[in-house]
Amino acid sequence: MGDKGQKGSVGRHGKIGPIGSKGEKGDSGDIGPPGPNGEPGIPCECSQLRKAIGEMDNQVTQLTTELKFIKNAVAGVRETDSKIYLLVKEEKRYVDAQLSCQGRGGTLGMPKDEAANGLMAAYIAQAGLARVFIGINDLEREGTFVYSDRSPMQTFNKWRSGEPNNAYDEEDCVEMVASGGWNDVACHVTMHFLCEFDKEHV
Ligand SMILES: [Ca+2]
Ligand SMILES: [Ca+2]
Repeated sequence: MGDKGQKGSVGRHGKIGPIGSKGEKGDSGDIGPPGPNGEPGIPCECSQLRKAIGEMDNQVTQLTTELKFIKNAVAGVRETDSKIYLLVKEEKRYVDAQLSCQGRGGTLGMPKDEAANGLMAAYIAQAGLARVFIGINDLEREGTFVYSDRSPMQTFNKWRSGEPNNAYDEEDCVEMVASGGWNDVACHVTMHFLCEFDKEHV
């Protein structure tokens, strides 16, 4: 019997075995730390609040009305939704009267409809005045009357009968008498006057 032969070389790796079975589920983690506190809420007694606000609204409305009344009584003005009228008891010529109104931020009163004319007339009558300058003239072209804002005369007018008559060829300015009628008069005479202001610009 001959000698034992040499050891053979290492064989090839075997095949990878099958995947093992799934492990068991782990334990739940610890509870996290508490979050920060929220902002405090607004306590709401809503129906009571609404009632209180409603009452305040009423009070504000009432005070506004009273304030307007007092303001008007003190200033002696008349007001509509869009205009404020102020009777100025200083005797001035037409041009100076217009300048005085402009200096206050307005113009001479321009009655452009029945309502405005009526309000102005009542104001003049209540003040016990007979006549005041209003913002109408035919200074630029004889017989063509315009308002002091240069807007042309529309169909509305309150000329007294026989007016405008341009008496003595010198009547280019206009007065309103207490009954609300208009008359052209000389611009150089002096009388009280009525200013008008747009509420938007006051
Ligand atoms: Ca005239
Ligand atoms: Ca006249």
